[in-house]
Amino acid sequence: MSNTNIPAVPLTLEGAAVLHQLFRIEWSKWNALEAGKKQSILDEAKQFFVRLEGANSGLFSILGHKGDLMLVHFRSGFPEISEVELAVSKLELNQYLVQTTSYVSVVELGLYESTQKIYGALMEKGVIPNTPEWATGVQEMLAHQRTAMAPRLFPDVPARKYICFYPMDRRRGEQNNWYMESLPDRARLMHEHGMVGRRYADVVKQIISGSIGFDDWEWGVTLFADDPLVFKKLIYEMRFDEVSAVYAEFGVFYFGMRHSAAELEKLF
Ligand code: 76R
Repeated sequence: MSNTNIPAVPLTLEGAAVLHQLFRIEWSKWNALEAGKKQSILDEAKQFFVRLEGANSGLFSILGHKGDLMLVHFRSGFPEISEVELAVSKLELNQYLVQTTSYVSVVELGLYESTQKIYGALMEKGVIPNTPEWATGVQEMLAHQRTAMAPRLFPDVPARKYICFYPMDRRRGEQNNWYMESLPDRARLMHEHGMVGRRYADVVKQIISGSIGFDDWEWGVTLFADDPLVFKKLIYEMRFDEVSAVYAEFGVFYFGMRHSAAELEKLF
């Protein structure tokens, strides 16, 4: 069997279901409320956000006109995401918020290096791609990685002051089409990408979530750091890296700051 029959898609591990929600505060409505009413609405919201924090959601204020608040929820699955989405909708505070956008995705680890090793090992054993035997072999070889990677697959909202979130695609242009490149070429480019990223590993926590089939872009990139300049420097440096320079298309960027539920009043 020729190598061209090796599946082109890299193996991925999926973890937490993720929802990013962006809100604008309706200031004219909010400002028209009496102080006591504002307080009771905020008290209810604060209690609710404390529970959300315990369930692995983060509250952020957004800088600029794109939104005032962002909630980021990590949950074990989409039913849990749906529950929290509904609970947010039912909150009295929500009558004074407009959800301007949202993003649905699932934490994803792309296993470019392991993919080549696993596919190679199975080919050597004479297993034919895309047969049930192949699928079983892949799953067996992935099992221990899934366990080992559990903390990265189901991360806590990192306790860093700043957040940067944006969706992105890999380019599918006439000249440069990521999805037409060979797996070894993509693995090499992603390795180089990882090497750039690794130099920032101490100062930034990156969570890549896959959104093919769930939302309008292919990935969500959520970065957390205590120093906001790290976002600018990391993303700038990556633009010179081949995989970003040639194949990255970016959506809208959102930049904000973390707040504990106890600080909710400060935002109103
Ligand atoms: O997960 C890993 O650490 C393994 C290596 C790795 C993969 C597979 C990695 C490392 N990334 C991976 C996948 Mn990444 N990443 C981005 C962006 O702004 C840009 O130019 C791109 C936005 C940033 C800032 C970033 C940071 N990465 C991906 C994917 C999926 C693509 C696919 O599977 O084809 C995307 C879209 C993407 C984009 N990446 C790292 C970082 C950082 C900081 C690291 C190193 C993390 C560490 O070693 O701790």
